[in-house]
Amino acid sequence: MLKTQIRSLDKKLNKTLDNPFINASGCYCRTKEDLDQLITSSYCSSIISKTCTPLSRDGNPEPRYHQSDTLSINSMGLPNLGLGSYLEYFNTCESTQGIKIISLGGLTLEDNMAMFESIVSKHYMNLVNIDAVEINLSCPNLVGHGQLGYNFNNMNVYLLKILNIVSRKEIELKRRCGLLIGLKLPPYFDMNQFEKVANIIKDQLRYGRRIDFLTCINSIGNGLVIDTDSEKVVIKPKGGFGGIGGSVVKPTALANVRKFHELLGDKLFIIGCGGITNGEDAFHHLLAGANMLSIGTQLMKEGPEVFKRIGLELEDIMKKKGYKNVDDIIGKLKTIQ
Ligand code: RRO
Repeated sequence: MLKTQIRSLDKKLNKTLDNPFINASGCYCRTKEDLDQLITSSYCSSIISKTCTPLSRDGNPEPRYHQSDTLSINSMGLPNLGLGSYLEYFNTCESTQGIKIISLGGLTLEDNMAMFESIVSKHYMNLVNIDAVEINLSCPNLVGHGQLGYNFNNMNVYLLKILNIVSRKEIELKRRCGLLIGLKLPPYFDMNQFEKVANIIKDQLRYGRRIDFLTCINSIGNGLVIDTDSEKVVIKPKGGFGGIGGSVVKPTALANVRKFHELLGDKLFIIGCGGITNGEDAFHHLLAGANMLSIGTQLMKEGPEVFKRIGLELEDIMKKKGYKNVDDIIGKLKTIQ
């Protein structure tokens, strides 16, 4: 009942997933033990790594993550094992279900180009066992590095340089690259921003560059959570400022999924991320236009069993409403005439 079909525009990938669920990058996916848990004990069809840099990083000082009933705040600062470790991990991973994604977030364009080039070359030599690369344009926690997803001029140039790596390889080797390419976007709040970003993406597609999916949204950057008793912030880095996730971000996430589904839904698929805590939230994301459902804060709270619970709750809603397939729900949100 939860099976869903994921397609790339060029039909290079046309895969039936057992269910639409995936972990949010950053949650349960930094260490090999985290990833093992996701692979062996969960009901998510697909898996994404922690956003990675060329070499491993410790990230920001602790405490750097805090959660309450309705939200999470983090300033992890990109702690990760380094690209090589995640590629190696996926190479030893036998699961063929779903899609395996590496999330890339180098601190410079050069780092990202080098990582991307290395993945694409290895992919052509059958040396990697991943289906997709997600380029993270929206980490809110790196001091001195603004989010590229908010810098529309630089985003254009950045995408051109990265995506050209694939285009050039395809021409050189006269073979399409089977890797899916996705962008993790920050939350946008203004209609004008949605249009601008959609136009940047359409421009890339018009020139034959590949973008197969968007992940909407990353955490809402630079929120502040205060503890009443201690009169203190709850995380150490950046004076307590951090990315906000959890239930409170759901309306923003739904709006971003909806708008990008309207503007680009015929060209790429969307991973909805933000505030999915139960079957109803999952149902709402699907209605808004999400093809896959990414769970972060709630995964941190419950562990990998969360996917089974939310999956069963979603199935219940579908039965009550007479939906036989997830794909029948996607994008079917009605407006008031
Ligand atoms: O590691 C982080 O601080 C982090 C990243 Br890369 C991201 O994309 N989103 C987020 O909330 N935290």
